Amino acid sequence: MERTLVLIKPDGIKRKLAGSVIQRFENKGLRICALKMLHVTKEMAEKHYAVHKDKPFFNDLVNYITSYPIMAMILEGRNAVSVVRNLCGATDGSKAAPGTIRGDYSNSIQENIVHASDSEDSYKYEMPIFFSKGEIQDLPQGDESLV
Ligand code: FUP
Repeated sequence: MERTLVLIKPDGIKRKLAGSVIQRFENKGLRICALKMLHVTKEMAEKHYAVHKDKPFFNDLVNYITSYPIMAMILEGRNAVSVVRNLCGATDGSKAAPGTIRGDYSNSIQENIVHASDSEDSYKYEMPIFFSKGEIQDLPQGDESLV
C-alpha cells in the first residue's frame, strides 16, 4: 500500500483548518499512519525544499514554513501519492480547482495550506525529515481490510 507525506502548513494551522483538511483525506479512505505537530527548524526546511534552493522564492518559503507550528502526517492507501495530490489541487491557490483543498481554502501561491509528496521518491526523501520509525503505526502485513 502506497504512502505519502502531508504537511498542514502555518496558514492552515493558524486558520484552524487542520480538522477540515484531515477530514477530506479520511473521507477519501486514506489511513493516518503517523501524525504530529511540530515547529520546523531552518535545517529541516532547507532539506525539505532543497530541490527549490536556486529558486527566487526559496528564502521566503523557508521563512514561511518555519514561522509557526505545522502538522505533519503520513497517509496510506491505494495510489496515495496521486490521490492526495489531486485532493490538494494546483500549487497556486488562485488557480486550484474548486473542490480541492487549495481551491477551496487558499488564494495564494505560498500560503497554500498543504504540502504533499509529488512522487514515491519524494516521499522516501521527505518522510525521514519529519518522522522516525517508532512514530509510524504499521498494520499487520496483508490485512488490507484494515487499510
Ligand atoms: P507543490 O508540489 O504543489 O507544493 O509545489 P512546488 O513543489 O512547485 O512548490 C513548493 C512550494 O513553493 C509551494 F507549495 C509554494 C512555494 N512556491 C512559491 O512560493 N512560489 C512559486 O512561484 C512556486 C512555489
